[in-house]
Amino acid sequence: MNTDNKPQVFKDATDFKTQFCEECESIFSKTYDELNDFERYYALASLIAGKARNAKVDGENDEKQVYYFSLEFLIGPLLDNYLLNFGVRDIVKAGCEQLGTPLEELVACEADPGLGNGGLGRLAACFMDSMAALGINGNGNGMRYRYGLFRQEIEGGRQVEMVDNWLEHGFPWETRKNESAVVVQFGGQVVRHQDGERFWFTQEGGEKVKAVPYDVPILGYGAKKVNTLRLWSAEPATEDFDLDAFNSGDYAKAMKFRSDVEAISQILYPNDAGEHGRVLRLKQEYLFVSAGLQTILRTYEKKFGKRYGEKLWEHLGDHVSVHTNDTHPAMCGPELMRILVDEKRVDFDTAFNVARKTISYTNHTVMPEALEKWPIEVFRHLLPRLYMFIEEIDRRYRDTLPHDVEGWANVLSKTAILWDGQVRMANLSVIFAHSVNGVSELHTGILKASTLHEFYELRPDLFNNKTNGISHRRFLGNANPKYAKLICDAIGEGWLADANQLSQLEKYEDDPSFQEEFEKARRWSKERLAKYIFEATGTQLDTSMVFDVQVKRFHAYKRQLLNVFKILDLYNRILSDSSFSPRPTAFIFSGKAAQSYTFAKEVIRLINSVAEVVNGDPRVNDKIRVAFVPNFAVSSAQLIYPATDISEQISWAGSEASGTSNMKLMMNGAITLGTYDGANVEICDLVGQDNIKIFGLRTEEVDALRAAGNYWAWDLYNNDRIRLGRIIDELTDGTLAHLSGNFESIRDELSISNDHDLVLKDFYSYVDAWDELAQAYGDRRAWNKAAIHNTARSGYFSSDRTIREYARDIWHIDA
Ligand code: 26Q
Repeated sequence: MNTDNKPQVFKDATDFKTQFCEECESIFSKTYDELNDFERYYALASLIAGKARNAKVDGENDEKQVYYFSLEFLIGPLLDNYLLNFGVRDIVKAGCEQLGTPLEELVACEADPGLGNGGLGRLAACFMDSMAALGINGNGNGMRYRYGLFRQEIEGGRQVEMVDNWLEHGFPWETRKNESAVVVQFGGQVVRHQDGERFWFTQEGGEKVKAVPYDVPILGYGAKKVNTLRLWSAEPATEDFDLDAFNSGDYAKAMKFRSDVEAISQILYPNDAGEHGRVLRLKQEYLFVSAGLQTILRTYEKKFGKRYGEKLWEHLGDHVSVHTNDTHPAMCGPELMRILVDEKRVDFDTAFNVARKTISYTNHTVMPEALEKWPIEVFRHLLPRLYMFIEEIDRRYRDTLPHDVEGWANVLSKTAILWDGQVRMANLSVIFAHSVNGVSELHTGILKASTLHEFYELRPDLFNNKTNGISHRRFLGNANPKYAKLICDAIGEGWLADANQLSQLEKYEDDPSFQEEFEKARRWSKERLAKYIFEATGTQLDTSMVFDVQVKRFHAYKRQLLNVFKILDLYNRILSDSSFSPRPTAFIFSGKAAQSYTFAKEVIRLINSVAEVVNGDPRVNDKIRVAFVPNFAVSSAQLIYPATDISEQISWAGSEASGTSNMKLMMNGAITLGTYDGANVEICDLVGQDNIKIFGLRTEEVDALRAAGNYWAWDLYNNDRIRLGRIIDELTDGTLAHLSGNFESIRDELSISNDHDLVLKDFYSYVDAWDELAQAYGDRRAWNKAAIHNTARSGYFSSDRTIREYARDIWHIDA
């Protein structure tokens, strides 16, 4: 199917085998037969990476460049995705088969770079995929962490964090670009210079860090476009030693300087709700912002210097968009101004207007405690010149805030950048952006109505919604090969380029033979997952059971605890009522908790304790099973989504900005059991009430309950000692203590802390909803119809749609 100007990568399986074997020999100086599986994988990845690097088919073009600034890019394994994008998966599969190692085994050798925490980092990776697929000049700008998010192991039911040495065996996709290194400066003093009328500032002394980029080619579907993900690594300038120490023979001290610099790109901060006050984090943020912007301006100047002459910088926003993923790159605004004013001699007002025209901002959280803030003292000390710009922008902002605005003092207290001795990064981001967007309809509504309400009143035109999306090629095409093949056989391959074509599946929802094939594909995926879980944990799952799945970061607001309460309720009901026979179900959890997040880690321990009790009890274990899959990552997620019947999306309404696993799961034909939160609302609109199960308080009800201040969680305990009360008692009465003790702190959360996350409040509505949904599974035909319907309606959630909207409304480019 090499129709248009696509490069022909392999003519056929024979051609592929020849090239593959040559690559083996050129890399390892051994023949294919002499290599182990990992080496074979490495050679194959190198071959494909080389082709991706060389496939700059349409070369330079004059269209706008988008720079997506994100501290996280959770790219996942690339090989299988690139084979799909090159359109050579079948040829390579056949070739590998003939050579004797199945492609799946090679693909399984690939490291899974954990360069992100969760949703936000994966979103950035999906956006890279979609920008390349749509032919947009999309450049990723991020950090090359030496160690990714920790690897999770479970010991005695507890999460144990291990170092993720993802680069240990090399990363064949990246190229180090020495010649593109730039210097980033920290600390020191600001010095004022004057020459007649003109004065300017420089930052003297402090530490100079070398930022070295590593480029990863991002291959678009159909291989018509190759973009670049540029990840920065911090290094000491080659000859940079603490010279005094070096000369006096204190080599340890001399070297310490070097390792302090390297520390900047050593680790990813593992807290997905913020880890405030760590200077190293601030250094990471500034490093990739400054290095990225320096590079952008250099490239831009080279390309447009002649064309625009004097007016060069005023046109920046016509040719460049800088998009900031949350507040982590919030320094883009002031840093762009600093470079323009200090180095390019642009005047202050022009520089500010250029910055604002160029920069846009996506918010990903409404929880006030997760909004990023830095103490002014820390900030000014690390970035003295940058701080001057922030102070001046804040001063001008205060000056220009109309004094007749209603509640002026309140508006200022909410919107100023500097407040209470802190730099408020969300406000900095808004003030420097020409566009502010939320990530689902509901979330954007909450930003307007509360989180950023005062800004919205002042500048309603800034705000817009961009409902998240996912790479349907990766999460359906790659992850679910049997279902993807079934879909291709039914409606052709067009959906890979255009996810809306999935709607053609509606014709087949009720078709018995399509349903039968759908069930077969699902069974295959469930067997594959069951095998993986058995090998990872020793837990045996019966694939005739319903697979009920909750996979995401552990967080109180996501309420994995509510899910556990439902399982304990089932357990108790089975034991106390011999006529009670729920639909046999395997409850599958996966996800990491931040090292320092004690409550979330206790919930993980609770799940493992419940698993131990339930799976080991022959009175119940043919009806319910529980599995905790360790080390949730893109690669294991791709095994889990296709095997899921019920998708648990149960955060309390108004807490989850969007969620994206909800989209990945519905696309794979899972039925959502969820609250009216984040993008669940939009899933519900798309599939209709009959094809989703919604329960629990709505956002307005949660708000009203909190405002009224009359929720007493413990009344629910006292009112129902038989069901709900019994579950709470079991947390501390030894029932679950065999693995490693009771769960007092979880009980305290519900009693002393009055159940902030409304687990008890939503309990009955949740359990009833689950019962009904699990019952519905019995009607296989109706269930399959609903499942296929979910896939058919999921095209909207392709990140291709999301990126088209960003391109049209925010970046102002055609795609
Ligand atoms: C901030 C400061 C210091 C250290 C760490 C951080 C930090 C790191 C990661 C703060 C937040 C994050 C990640 C947030 C995140 O993943 N949010 C999720 O974004 C998804 C994509 O929009 C949404 O679908 C989820 O609802 C949202 O929770």
